[in-house]
Amino acid sequence: PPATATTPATTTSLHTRAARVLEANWTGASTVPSRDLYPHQWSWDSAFIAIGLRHVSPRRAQTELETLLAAQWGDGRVPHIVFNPSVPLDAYFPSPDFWRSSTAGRTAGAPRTLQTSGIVQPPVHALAAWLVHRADPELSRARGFLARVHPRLAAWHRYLLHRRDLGGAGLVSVVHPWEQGMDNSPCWDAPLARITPAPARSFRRADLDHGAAEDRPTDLDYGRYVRLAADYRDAGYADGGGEFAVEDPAFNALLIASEYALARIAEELGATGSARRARAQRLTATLVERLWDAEAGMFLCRDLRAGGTPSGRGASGSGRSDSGRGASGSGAGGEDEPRVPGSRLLPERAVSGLVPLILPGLPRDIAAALVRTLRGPHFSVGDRTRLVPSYDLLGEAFDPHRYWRGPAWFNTGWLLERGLRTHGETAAAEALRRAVLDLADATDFAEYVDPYTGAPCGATGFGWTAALALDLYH
Ligand code: 9WN
Repeated sequence: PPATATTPATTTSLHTRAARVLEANWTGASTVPSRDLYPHQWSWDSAFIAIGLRHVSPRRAQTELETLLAAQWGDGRVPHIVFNPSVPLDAYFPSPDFWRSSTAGRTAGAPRTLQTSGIVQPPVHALAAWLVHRADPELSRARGFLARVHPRLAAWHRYLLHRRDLGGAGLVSVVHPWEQGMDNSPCWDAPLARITPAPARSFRRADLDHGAAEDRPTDLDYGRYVRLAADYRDAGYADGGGEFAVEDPAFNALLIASEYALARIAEELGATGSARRARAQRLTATLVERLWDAEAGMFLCRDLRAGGTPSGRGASGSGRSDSGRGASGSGAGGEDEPRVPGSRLLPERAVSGLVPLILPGLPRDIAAALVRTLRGPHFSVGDRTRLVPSYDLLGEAFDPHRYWRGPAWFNTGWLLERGLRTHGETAAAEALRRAVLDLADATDFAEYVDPYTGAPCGATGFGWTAALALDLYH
């Protein structure tokens, strides 16, 4: 049986040990998620890391976000990886020579000198910037922190809301599983099944030098990730034509939470935040309309390519309307959505569908249903699991060790703790806070854990685990 996490025999405080992880992962301008497995700067990792770092050094937390935003593209996108030029090319795959951002991304305004990936990750940044500001408003004002990041954050949101509204309803779509941040979630199985994988011998997986193969995505998954990313690159990173397009609840909820944060940032800078706040409210309503599934008691992902791609070059064939398939699931899709024929809700229950609990403007009955689902048999929080599993305990694809197909992650624990608190579930929030702290501590800040036993998986000394434990400690 897998080992159960135990508390290490040490008297050094959690604060000190978490701060040491962040120190060890600091490169001088930003923090790596993990020295071995992820030796560059990652977008949403940096946002979570800044949220914890503000308790150790508000100055470094500001720098973390500034470094990431300095790699922003002309079209507003914030890349999911900013490569560190002093790290050997073969340390991580896909490396800069795969993305070729400065050449392939020229039309989209990629930086000329920095090397980045061309896809994005969830927009947690405005929320992080606001929390970092609040940690030391005097320093923030003295350095003009918010004044400098505000235009970049606004351009980032503009990119997502305009270029990535592929479904035409107002929500943002991800065009690659890496964009949503939960790489091999079973939610992607159906949309990925249509993608012809790149041949295994055409790339080398550096992740397997550091991570156990049974804890990582499979080679077949990787073949498809590579195909999708290469196609996007070869189209000059232009949006709209790809074979994978999904409206994801967590990605959109984080954008909405960041819209509220941008409203507060604007107000702090003497402008008005009311238009943004109204938009956040409208987007919350759209999220409910498009992705809420009353029967499941949670939000689901919407696959926009269930009926083929707009150009008709999808593996599913002609790209014609297929409202029969679109209507399966929850009665959504199909005829009522003429702009995306055949879009459909994916039936998989993943933690992504609980994350909208962070939204303050959620209708009360929906927030209550989410809390019930969190406690119910599919996630069993406060009962059979030690931390929120990334995927349905009763789902066929559930695997307690394989990455985003079951293991519990600390960033989603942090988000749901915040969500529970937002909706007045103080006791449940407190229990989740304790669980995050205990498990982060006992596992030496593991990347993710077995949701039943709490046994560590993946890397240890993981950036956002240390940072978010620090945040909940304070
Ligand atoms: C691909 C860095 C990132 C996280 C993601 C996580 C994982 C990368 C990978 O690591 O993804 O971006 O190589 O598996 O899934 O959420 O941001 O920590």
